Amino acid sequence: MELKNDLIIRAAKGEQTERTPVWLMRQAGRILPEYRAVRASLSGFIELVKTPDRAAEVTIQPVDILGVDAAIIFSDILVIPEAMGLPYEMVEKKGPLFPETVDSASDLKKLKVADASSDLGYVLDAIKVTKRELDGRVPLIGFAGAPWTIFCYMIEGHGSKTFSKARKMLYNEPVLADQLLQMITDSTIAYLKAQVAAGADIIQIFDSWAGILPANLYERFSLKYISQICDVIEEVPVTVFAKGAYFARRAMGQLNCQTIGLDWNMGIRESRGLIGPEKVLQGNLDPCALYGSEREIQIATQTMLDSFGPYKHIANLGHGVYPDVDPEKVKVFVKTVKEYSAAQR
Ligand code: 1CP
Repeated sequence: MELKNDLIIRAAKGEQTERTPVWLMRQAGRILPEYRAVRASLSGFIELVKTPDRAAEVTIQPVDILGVDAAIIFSDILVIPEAMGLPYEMVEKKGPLFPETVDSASDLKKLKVADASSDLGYVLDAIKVTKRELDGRVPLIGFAGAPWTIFCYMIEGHGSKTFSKARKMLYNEPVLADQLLQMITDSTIAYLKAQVAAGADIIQIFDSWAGILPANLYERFSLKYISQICDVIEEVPVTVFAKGAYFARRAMGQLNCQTIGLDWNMGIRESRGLIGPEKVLQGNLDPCALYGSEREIQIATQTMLDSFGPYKHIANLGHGVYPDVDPEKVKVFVKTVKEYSAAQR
């Protein structure tokens, strides 16, 4: 189907666009009362993710309400461990919990490489419904967690500030770690290819826990696997967002992907210098800037746009939007990107 607004796709391909495209990480859910209403009508997050019609509905809400230039499929990065045989629960107000974790080679034997159509068909169905209902208004972003970030949850079993159990395995059992990371990578490749076949127009890989590794281990246990994924997703543009991986920016410039996401700590001009002129950059307003006044948000957004320059930029925050941000403030951010960037051309 012909896209009516394909700005983000053209920008990701490095083309000069009439204005800068904009979307927000974690734009679906969280901040919208309309999302909470849908969520309240179901038993919980996992039921929502597994009900394609409702997942499609909350995927499209931010397009209608916030005016963003892309939708991102409503799901979670943790569907991959579940598809490999390690189910998760979503504990209200606390986050994900894996009743079982991977500790040993015998735990690993119980897992398999996920089969996208039989184990993750509900996400693929949600993508198909979303594409039909979007009717070409904006592109749809598919996504997955980076193997390292998924590994963190499978070893640790829940969120953590340090993921020290997961990091410990890299030192104590590197062979086991590589085996699990390769299984996650193979599952993720099959899953992302199936997302593209179902209709995803662009793919983002979230390495949310990149920043807890030292640079040498990051190259060895994370970038290596991200790079395998980038090498085989050839059909659509790929974005790699590695939060906190300031030490790996030069290496990320070498990945076989189109766009690199920057977090809000990464200097924009410095990042461009390290990553090189070819890649498109995405980001990177501090999510907390959206707690400011309307005028403050406009100024911060304009300053950010000036630093990135008019082309090879997709505007976003430097991480997901925080749950208690006023949607009206998000609209100010989106509107400012649209109007200011158009005026700079
Ligand atoms: O009940 C609820 O509403 C649960 C809250 C929630 C939601 C709405 C979770 C739990 N996940 C999601 C959806 C989600 N997760 C999306 C789609 C919606 C959107 O983009 O708006 C996406 C892209 C994710 C990705 C995700 N999940 C990441 C990577 C991005 C990031 O923020 O760094 C991570 C790390 C997760 C794990 C996860 N899922 C949910 C929580 C609370 C967490 C973080 C757990 C932790 O603290 O470690």
